[in-house]
Amino acid sequence: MAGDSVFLALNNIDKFQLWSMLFLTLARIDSSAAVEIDFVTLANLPPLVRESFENSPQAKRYAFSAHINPFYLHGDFDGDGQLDTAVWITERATGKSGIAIFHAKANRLVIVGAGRDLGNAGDNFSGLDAWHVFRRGPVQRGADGKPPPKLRGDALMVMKTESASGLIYWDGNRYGWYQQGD
Ligand SMILES: [Ca+2]
Repeated sequence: MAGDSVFLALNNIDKFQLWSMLFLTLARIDSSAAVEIDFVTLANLPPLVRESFENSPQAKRYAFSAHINPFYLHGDFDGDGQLDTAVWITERATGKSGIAIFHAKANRLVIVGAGRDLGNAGDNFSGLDAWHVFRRGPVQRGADGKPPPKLRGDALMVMKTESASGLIYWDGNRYGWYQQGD
């Protein structure tokens, strides 16, 4: 019996090593793409949001990313009364970070960053390290003195902690950027 256990243990180690090798090989093959999300983390995303993204034409160009924890947030970003979802993504070709915002009622996906310019925020959000939902309401005048936007829905406050922050908000047609602090 003891012999069997030893054999079983060795057998398991072999399997483990085999899986490790396979995993490393796959990781190497995939290294041209940006760091993609692992499947356990991805299981946290509501299936409806995931399916909408994966069935969209944009899914070929972008991949979900766990760039920031939490990697997705809910809010009524377009202000139509129904909750929407914002998810971190990367553009596969360039590795640039950004956010996919899924408007639930319209079943529409809008990309900001990840290779698409968003005003002063640029087209790559990889330098940002925190975010939260900024509920619809008055916005404080930002560091650059421009008049603050009147929000139609919830906004996303994104930031590089201890450095800069800004609001990503829906203006009725597209997402805009409003610098907060720097
Ligand atoms: Ca909405």
